[in-house]
Amino acid sequence: MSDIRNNWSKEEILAIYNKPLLELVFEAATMHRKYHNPREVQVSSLISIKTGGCSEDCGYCPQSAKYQTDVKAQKMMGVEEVLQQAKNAKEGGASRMCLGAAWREVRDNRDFDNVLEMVRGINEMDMEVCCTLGMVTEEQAKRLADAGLYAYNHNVDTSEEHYGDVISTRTYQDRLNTHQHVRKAGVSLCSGGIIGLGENEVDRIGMLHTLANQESHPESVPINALVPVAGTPMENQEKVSIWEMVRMIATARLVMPKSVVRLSAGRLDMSKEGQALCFMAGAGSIFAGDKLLTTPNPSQNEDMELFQILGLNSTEPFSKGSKPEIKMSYKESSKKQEMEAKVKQWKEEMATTKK
Ligand code: SAM
Ligand code: DTB
Ligand code: SF4
Repeated sequence: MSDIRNNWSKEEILAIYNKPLLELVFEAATMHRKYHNPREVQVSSLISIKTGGCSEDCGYCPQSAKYQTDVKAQKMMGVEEVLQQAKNAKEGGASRMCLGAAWREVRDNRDFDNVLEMVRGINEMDMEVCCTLGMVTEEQAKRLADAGLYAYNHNVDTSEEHYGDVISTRTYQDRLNTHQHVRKAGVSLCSGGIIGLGENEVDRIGMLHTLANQESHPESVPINALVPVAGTPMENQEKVSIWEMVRMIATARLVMPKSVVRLSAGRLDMSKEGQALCFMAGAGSIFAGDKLLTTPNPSQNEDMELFQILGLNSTEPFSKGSKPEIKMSYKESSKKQEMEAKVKQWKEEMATTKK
């Protein structure tokens, strides 16, 4: 049977997840070596370009305006400041820059025009640019692609069954629709989820089942451990154990062999040994920098030390796909088409009046 499948049953995935741990890690490590360089880990850096004040009610999120947390709503960052941070991240070894906004969805306004400028600028620095801005339409995804976007992050977060216990302001299907729009624009898809949201084992399998049975697997699959934040409905959730994280990463690795599985939020609570086991189990990427979007993350020095101990190197940009060409923005190109059509019509009209 081929390694790359999209007809997984939940029973098959559950059986993988529940294998004896060391056997599971061994199988995942073997699969990892077949499709990836085990000495390389992709380093992504995150910038929260618009923090807080979000209209959604995602139960884990400190940026929702519905919960009283320490995160205060801020105005959107300027293009120059974002580009400067991207430059610093590149100098620190990051190959991908992920821009996050506390939005339900993208709106066609000045803020979006500024995001397009940020995307263009980071692409020109020869970095992979990823955005996570909430839901996008096909046209918005196309405009991002034309500005040089490499990837779009939009997580399913959990299983379809558990989803309603975590978020009520948009549906699971809304999320899958955004995936379609991203795909149609030819942008690489980054989608995964969170463990520790009060879900059971079957929900974890359900989440992987959704991702692994997509027509094409997401190219990146972030696995986040909940960072419980005071003031959110999830503040008292029990911390996820490292063994559960290893199982999730190994299972994701085995059911989506070509995808880059990202050991995402929650690393601050993990030992170096625990993280090493996650890399062994097939994690091929991390978020680096002392802050995720609003919560703390291990420092650059700690990560450098970890890479040194384990003999890992950070992946070069565009090692899994070519650099997107910057095109005229979708609006501009559709305007150009309109203009060309008009000119053609005028020419035809002039030709008929001459006759
Ligand atoms: N607002 C956009 C959206 O929700 O699509 C983009 C930003 S949102 C913060 C990106 C992802 O971060 C969420 O889908 C969720 O998976 C993850 N996330 C948010 N808060 C988290 C937390 N406290 N612990 C772990 N992951 C979290
Ligand atoms: C993802 O899956 N994890 C990142 C990224 N995509 C955008 C975000 C983690 C956020 C953790 C909570 C915070 O720092 O606000
Ligand atoms: Fe808003 Fe995204 Fe946080 Fe949900 S996860 S509340 S959409 S910022």
